[in-house]
Amino acid sequence: MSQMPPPPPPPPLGWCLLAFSLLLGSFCFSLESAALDSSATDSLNVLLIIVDDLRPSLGCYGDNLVRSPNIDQLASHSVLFQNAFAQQAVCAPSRVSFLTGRRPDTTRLYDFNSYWRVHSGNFSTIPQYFKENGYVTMSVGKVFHPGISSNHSDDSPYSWSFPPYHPSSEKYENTKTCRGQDGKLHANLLCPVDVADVPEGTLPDKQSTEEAIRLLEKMKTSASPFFLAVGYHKPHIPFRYPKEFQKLYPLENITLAPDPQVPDGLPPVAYNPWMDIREREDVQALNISVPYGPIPVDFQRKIRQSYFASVSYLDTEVGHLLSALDDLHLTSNTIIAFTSDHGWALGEHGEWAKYSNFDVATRVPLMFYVPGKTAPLPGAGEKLFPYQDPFDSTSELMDSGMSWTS
Ligand SMILES: [Ca+2]
Repeated sequence: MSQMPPPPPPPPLGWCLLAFSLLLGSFCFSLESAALDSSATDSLNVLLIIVDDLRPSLGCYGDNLVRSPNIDQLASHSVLFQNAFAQQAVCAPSRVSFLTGRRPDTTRLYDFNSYWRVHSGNFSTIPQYFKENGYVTMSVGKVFHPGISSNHSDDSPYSWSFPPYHPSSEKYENTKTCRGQDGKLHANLLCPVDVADVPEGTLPDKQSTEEAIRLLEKMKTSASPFFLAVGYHKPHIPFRYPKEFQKLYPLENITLAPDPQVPDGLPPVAYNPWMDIREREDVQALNISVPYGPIPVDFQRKIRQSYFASVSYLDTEVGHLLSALDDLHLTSNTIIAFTSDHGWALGEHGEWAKYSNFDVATRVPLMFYVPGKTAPLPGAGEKLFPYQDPFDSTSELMDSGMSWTS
């Protein structure tokens, strides 16, 4: 008697961000079907928030140190994925992958140097699909990776109804705007700033929030539903953030990575020597050996402090954006998707970078809020996303919402 074959293995964990595309696609399909039954104005809007280099160092993922009350609040009203992984821990291949719903071995983009429509296939993107189905599609900040990987146009005009917005202060990110201990300005990795003191008196993510809110106000009275993608830059290096956020993380509270050693027998191909942080003036001054380092312990604490402070700064920008969505009474008819393009190693395995295949570099936060599905519709005058102040130590921890571990 022949035996039944064993059941197929579960899908690999890296499958999850492709599921992201499929989920948004299925929402879109449902919306399209709904639109056939009623007027287009009944279709749900979509707000897609993409963060740059954010690993799940967030309260809603069980991190007890990081203060992220606004993202936690979103998670409490969302389906929260516990095992979501980027297809590749590099910006452009990851973004092109989940925005087209195709793996890098299909888009044939593993770096930054080609445009999929001419290099591999004329694949549609998620925003393009919404645009072709009656949505006004808008891009703010870093959604596609800039450069040839999105044809120097963020894939316009295919993906967007009008030209994407980029914050004007982005051009200062890698310039000498960080006040060093010598009182002079440097291009540092660690860059807490007095916002009033930097060029233009603002930071890119602040400008992106302002532009996104301006677009939401404009779309509130639009006859068409909208798809708004907002791409935040922090906590991508350099850690250039308002200096007050450093106070949330006293150095004496900062622990080191639990496994800070380069693993014995690690093949060199599995390791990245974090050259992009070595280029910064404050890291150069440490004269760290290539390729393995290590970084002095006190500087390791400072890197972790600045990463977490950047996450809390990002969290306040997300808070202002979602609070505005509430104020405009758009919470009851807008799906919110939140994710990151990949993670970042904070000293684990001796790494201070993305690029590797360790889970700290590939795992990402992923959550979906769907009005009336993942949380009850807000009542009259009720706000689902009131702004949460991370400096208010009395603010209660949010419950973490529904979790999916698949
Ligand atoms: Ca990135």
